[in-house]
Amino acid sequence: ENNRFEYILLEMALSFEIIARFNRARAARLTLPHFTCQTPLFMPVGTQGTIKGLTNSQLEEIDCQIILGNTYHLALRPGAELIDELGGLHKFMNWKRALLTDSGGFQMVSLLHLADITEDGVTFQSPVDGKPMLLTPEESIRIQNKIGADIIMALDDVVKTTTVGPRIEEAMYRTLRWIDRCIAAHKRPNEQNLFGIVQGGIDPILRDICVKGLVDRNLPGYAIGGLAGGEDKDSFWRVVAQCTAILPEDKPRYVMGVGYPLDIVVCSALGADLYDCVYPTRTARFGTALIPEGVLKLKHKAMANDERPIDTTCACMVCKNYTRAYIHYLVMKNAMGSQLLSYHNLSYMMRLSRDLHASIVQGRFPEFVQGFLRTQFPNGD
Ligand code: PRF
Ligand code: ZN
Repeated sequence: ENNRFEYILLEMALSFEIIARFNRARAARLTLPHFTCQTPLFMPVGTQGTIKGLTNSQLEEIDCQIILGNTYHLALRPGAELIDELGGLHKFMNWKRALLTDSGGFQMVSLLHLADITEDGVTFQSPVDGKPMLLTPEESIRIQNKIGADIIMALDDVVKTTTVGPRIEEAMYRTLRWIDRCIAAHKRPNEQNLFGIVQGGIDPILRDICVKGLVDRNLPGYAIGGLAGGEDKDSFWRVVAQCTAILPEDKPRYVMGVGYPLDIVVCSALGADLYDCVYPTRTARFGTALIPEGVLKLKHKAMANDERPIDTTCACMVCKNYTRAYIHYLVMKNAMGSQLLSYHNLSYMMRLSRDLHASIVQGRFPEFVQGFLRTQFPNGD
C-alpha cells in the first residue's frame, strides 16, 4: 500500500494546494514543472506558438502564467520532430513559464469540417497536401510528449453541444475508451501532466458516468469539455456545477473554451480553476476592448475624439499611454491597433484572475462578485 502511494506521487508532475475557499470557490497554488500559478486563472491561446501581437516579455508583464498551444497546428508546422530536436516548445519559443497543449481533435473538428471520427481516431485531410491523415490518441500523446508542455490533454471525441441523440453517448464512451489509450501512450508522466476531459453533452447521466470513469484513472487534473458551443447558459452552468460537485477537491478543474468574463466569474463560484479562450484576443482584432462595464467598440465614431484611456480603472501599459481616439484611428488599419487592444484585453483577463484569487483569499468573494455584476449590469438585468 505504501508503494502504491509513492507510485501515485511519482506519476504526477504538479501540486495543487488550495489556499482558501469561499463556499465552492477555491483559490489555489498550482505548481507545474515550469511555473507556479495562482488560480482561478485564465490561459491565453497561442495557436502558432505565440499569442498574436504580443512578445513574451509583454506576456510576463501582464502576468500570463500558462499559455496554450495546439497540437494540431504545431504538428503541421513546424512539426513535432523539429520542436523536439530544438529542445521542446519552451526552448523553441523561449517561454519560461507554463505551457498547455490541447490534443488536436477539437481543433480539427471545429476548423476542418471534413474531419471524421472513428474508433481509431480523428481522420482529416491534410491542409498541406490534401492527403488523408489520422490522429489517434497514441499519436496525439506522442506529439504532445515531443512538444513538452506542462499540461497535455487527452484526445477526446467532441460533438457540438447542440447535438442530440445517441451520438452524444457514443462520444462520451469513446472518450473514456480513448483515455486508456492516452494513459498507455504517455511516456513522460513525471514531466508532463495528462488531463482527462469530461464529455457527455448536457445530459447529467452521461456526465456523471464520464466523471466517475475519469476519476477512477486518478489523473493529475480534469477538464470539462464540450461546452461553450452554443448551448444555453442555464445548461452550461448546470453541467459545470454538476461536474465540479463530483470531481475530486484536490485536483485542478479546467473549463475548456470558456473566456467571457462573466462565465469565468460564475464558473469560479462553482469551483472551477482554469479557463482558456480565443475571445479576448479575437475580439481585440475586431476592434473590441473588454472593460468592467462590458465591451467598448473602438471602431465606433464616438471614439474618434475621446481622449480617455480604454478603461480608466486599468493600469496596463496601453491604458497608461494611449487614448481611445488614437486606438480608434489605428484599429483595423494598422497592426498596432489590434496589438494594443490584445495587450489591454489580456491584461483585463489577468487582472480578473488575480481579483478572483485575492477576493477568495481575503474572504470577500461575494462582495467581489456583487461589484462585478453591478458594474456589468447596472440596471440589474
Ligand atoms: N475538447 C478539447 N478542446 C476543447 C474543447 C473540448 O471539448 C472545448 C469546448 N468545446 C474547447 N476546446 N479537446
Ligand atoms: Zn488597459
